[in-house]
Amino acid sequence: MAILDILEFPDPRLRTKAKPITQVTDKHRQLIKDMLDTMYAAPGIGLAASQVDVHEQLIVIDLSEDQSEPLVFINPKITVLDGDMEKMQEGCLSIPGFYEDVERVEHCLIEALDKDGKPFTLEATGLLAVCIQHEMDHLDGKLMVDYISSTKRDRIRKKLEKQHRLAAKHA
Ligand code: GNR
Ligand code: NI
Repeated sequence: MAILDILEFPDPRLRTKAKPITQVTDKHRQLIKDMLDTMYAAPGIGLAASQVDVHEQLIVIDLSEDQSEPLVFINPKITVLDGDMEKMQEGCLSIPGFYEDVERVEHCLIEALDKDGKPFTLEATGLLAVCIQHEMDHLDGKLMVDYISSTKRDRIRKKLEKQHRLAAKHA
Protein backbone atom coordinates (compact mmCIF):
# COMPACT_ATOMS: atom_id res chain seq x y z
CA MET A 1 0.00 0.00 0.00
CA ALA A 2 1.39 3.39 -0.95
CA ILE A 3 0.00 6.82 -0.24
CA LEU A 4 1.19 9.29 -2.86
CA ASP A 5 1.77 13.03 -2.33
CA ILE A 6 -1.01 15.17 -3.80
CA LEU A 7 0.07 18.39 -5.52
CA GLU A 8 -1.72 21.50 -4.27
CA PHE A 9 -2.81 24.71 -6.00
CA PRO A 10 -1.03 26.87 -7.16
CA ASP A 11 1.65 24.27 -8.00
CA PRO A 12 2.37 24.84 -11.73
CA ARG A 13 2.67 21.08 -12.33
CA LEU A 14 -1.12 20.87 -11.94
CA ARG A 15 -1.31 22.83 -15.22
CA THR A 16 0.45 20.09 -17.23
CA LYS A 17 -1.63 18.47 -19.97
CA ALA A 18 -1.69 14.69 -19.55
CA LYS A 19 -0.64 12.45 -22.45
CA PRO A 20 -2.70 9.51 -23.72
CA ILE A 21 -1.53 6.07 -22.58
CA THR A 22 -0.53 4.02 -25.61
CA GLN A 23 -0.15 0.71 -23.79
CA VAL A 24 -1.59 -0.12 -20.36
CA THR A 25 1.17 -1.89 -18.43
CA ASP A 26 1.71 -3.42 -14.98
CA LYS A 27 3.27 -0.09 -13.99
CA HIS A 28 -0.08 1.61 -14.68
CA ARG A 29 -1.92 -1.10 -12.74
CA GLN A 30 0.39 -0.47 -9.74
CA LEU A 31 -0.22 3.29 -10.10
CA ILE A 32 -4.00 2.64 -10.14
CA LYS A 33 -3.69 0.72 -6.84
CA ASP A 34 -1.61 3.50 -5.28
CA MET A 35 -4.02 6.18 -6.55
CA LEU A 36 -7.00 4.30 -5.08
CA ASP A 37 -5.16 3.95 -1.72
CA THR A 38 -4.34 7.66 -1.83
CA MET A 39 -7.91 8.65 -2.73
CA TYR A 40 -9.46 6.45 0.00
CA ALA A 41 -6.98 7.73 2.60
CA ALA A 42 -7.59 11.41 1.78
CA PRO A 43 -10.61 10.73 1.70
CA GLY A 44 -11.91 11.71 -1.73
CA ILE A 45 -14.29 10.41 -4.37
CA GLY A 46 -11.97 10.86 -7.35
CA LEU A 47 -8.32 11.36 -8.24
CA ALA A 48 -6.57 12.21 -11.50
CA ALA A 49 -2.97 11.08 -12.16
CA SER A 50 -2.06 14.76 -12.69
CA GLN A 51 -2.65 15.34 -8.97
CA VAL A 52 0.09 12.87 -8.07
CA ASP A 53 2.45 14.38 -10.66
CA VAL A 54 1.99 11.68 -13.28
CA HIS A 55 0.95 13.37 -16.51
CA GLU A 56 -0.82 10.51 -18.25
CA GLN A 57 -4.56 10.24 -18.93
CA LEU A 58 -5.67 8.13 -15.97
CA ILE A 59 -8.49 8.71 -13.47
CA VAL A 60 -9.90 6.75 -10.54
CA ILE A 61 -13.30 7.34 -8.94
CA ASP A 62 -15.30 5.60 -6.21
CA LEU A 63 -18.64 7.05 -5.13
CA SER A 64 -19.53 4.16 -2.80
CA GLU A 65 -19.54 4.49 0.99
CA ASP A 66 -17.43 1.38 1.54
CA GLN A 67 -14.69 1.51 -1.14
CA SER A 68 -16.53 -1.20 -3.04
CA GLU A 69 -16.97 0.44 -6.47
CA PRO A 70 -13.61 1.60 -7.80
CA LEU A 71 -13.83 2.92 -11.36
CA VAL A 72 -10.81 3.37 -13.62
CA PHE A 73 -10.79 5.51 -16.75
CA ILE A 74 -7.83 5.57 -19.13
CA ASN A 75 -7.78 8.03 -22.07
CA PRO A 76 -11.38 9.13 -21.35
CA LYS A 77 -13.45 10.88 -24.04
CA ILE A 78 -16.66 12.68 -23.19
CA THR A 79 -19.77 13.17 -25.33
CA VAL A 80 -22.49 15.48 -24.09
CA LEU A 81 -25.85 13.64 -24.18
CA ASP A 82 -27.97 16.46 -22.80
CA GLY A 83 -26.83 20.08 -22.77
CA ASP A 84 -28.59 20.83 -19.47
CA MET A 85 -26.19 22.04 -16.81
CA GLU A 86 -26.21 21.33 -13.11
CA LYS A 87 -24.57 23.42 -10.44
CA MET A 88 -22.89 21.56 -7.61
CA GLN A 89 -20.60 22.53 -4.80
CA GLU A 90 -17.25 20.88 -5.49
CA GLY A 91 -14.20 20.19 -3.42
CA CYS A 92 -10.73 19.25 -4.66
CA LEU A 93 -7.92 17.40 -2.89
CA SER A 94 -5.52 19.81 -4.62
CA ILE A 95 -7.38 22.82 -3.12
CA PRO A 96 -7.97 21.57 0.44
CA GLY A 97 -10.52 23.37 2.57
CA PHE A 98 -12.29 25.27 -0.23
CA TYR A 99 -15.66 24.47 -1.79
CA GLU A 100 -17.02 26.25 -4.86
CA ASP A 101 -20.08 26.03 -7.07
CA VAL A 102 -19.30 24.78 -10.58
CA GLU A 103 -21.72 24.21 -13.46
CA ARG A 104 -21.25 20.99 -15.36
CA VAL A 105 -23.04 19.06 -18.08
CA GLU A 106 -25.67 16.89 -16.43
CA HIS A 107 -25.74 13.88 -18.73
CA CYS A 108 -22.77 12.54 -20.65
CA LEU A 109 -21.29 9.43 -22.24
CA ILE A 110 -17.74 8.45 -21.39
CA GLU A 111 -15.60 6.23 -23.60
CA ALA A 112 -12.41 4.99 -22.00
CA LEU A 113 -10.11 2.01 -21.49
CA ASP A 114 -10.22 -0.07 -18.33
CA LYS A 115 -7.18 -1.25 -16.33
CA ASP A 116 -6.62 -4.06 -18.83
CA GLY A 117 -6.71 -1.71 -21.79
CA LYS A 118 -10.18 -2.87 -22.83
CA PRO A 119 -12.54 -0.18 -24.22
CA PHE A 120 -15.84 0.48 -22.44
CA THR A 121 -18.54 3.13 -22.38
CA LEU A 122 -20.45 4.51 -19.42
CA GLU A 123 -23.43 6.82 -19.31
CA ALA A 124 -23.15 9.24 -16.40
CA THR A 125 -25.52 11.62 -14.62
CA GLY A 126 -25.55 13.38 -11.26
CA LEU A 127 -22.49 13.19 -9.01
CA LEU A 128 -20.74 10.67 -11.28
CA ALA A 129 -21.05 13.01 -14.28
CA VAL A 130 -19.77 15.92 -12.17
CA CYS A 131 -16.86 13.94 -10.79
CA ILE A 132 -15.75 12.62 -14.20
CA GLN A 133 -15.77 16.15 -15.63
CA HIS A 134 -13.83 17.45 -12.61
CA GLU A 135 -11.19 14.71 -13.11
CA MET A 136 -11.00 15.19 -16.88
CA ASP A 137 -10.35 18.88 -16.23
CA HIS A 138 -7.32 17.86 -14.12
CA LEU A 139 -5.95 15.85 -17.09
CA ASP A 140 -6.31 19.04 -19.11
CA GLY A 141 -4.48 21.15 -16.51
CA LYS A 142 -7.70 22.80 -15.45
CA LEU A 143 -8.88 23.33 -11.85
CA MET A 144 -12.21 24.07 -10.18
CA VAL A 145 -10.93 27.57 -9.25
CA ASP A 146 -10.73 28.43 -12.96
CA TYR A 147 -14.55 28.68 -12.90
CA ILE A 148 -14.70 31.37 -10.18
CA SER A 149 -13.70 35.04 -10.23
CA SER A 150 -10.00 35.91 -10.31
CA THR A 151 -10.48 37.83 -7.06
CA LYS A 152 -11.76 34.73 -5.29
CA ARG A 153 -9.11 32.56 -6.95
CA ASP A 154 -6.32 34.93 -5.79
CA ARG A 155 -7.65 34.86 -2.25
CA ILE A 156 -7.58 31.04 -2.24
CA ARG A 157 -4.09 31.07 -3.77
CA LYS A 158 -2.75 33.41 -1.07
CA LYS A 159 -4.27 31.36 1.76
CA LEU A 160 -2.82 28.11 0.41
CA GLU A 161 0.59 29.71 -0.24
CA LYS A 162 0.66 30.86 3.37
CA GLN A 163 -0.22 27.35 4.57
CA HIS A 164 2.50 25.88 2.36
CA ARG A 165 5.08 28.34 3.79
CA LEU A 166 4.09 27.41 7.34
CA ALA A 167 4.20 23.67 6.56
CA ALA A 168 7.67 24.03 5.01
CA LYS A 169 8.93 25.93 8.07
CA HIS A 170 7.75 23.24 10.46
CA ALA A 171 8.92 20.31 8.32
O1 GNR B 1 -13.19 14.28 -3.24
C1 GNR B 1 -13.67 15.03 -4.10
N1 GNR B 1 -14.96 15.43 -3.98
C2 GNR B 1 -15.65 16.08 -4.99
C3 GNR B 1 -16.87 16.67 -4.67
C4 GNR B 1 -17.61 17.31 -5.63
C5 GNR B 1 -17.15 17.37 -6.92
C6 GNR B 1 -15.93 16.81 -7.26
C7 GNR B 1 -15.18 16.16 -6.30
S1 GNR B 1 -13.68 15.44 -6.73
C8 GNR B 1 -12.82 15.50 -5.21
C9 GNR B 1 -11.49 14.79 -5.30
C10 GNR B 1 -10.59 15.49 -6.28
O2 GNR B 1 -10.00 16.52 -6.06
N2 GNR B 1 -10.51 14.97 -7.47
O3 GNR B 1 -9.76 15.58 -8.42
NI1 NI C 1 -9.74 17.67 -7.90
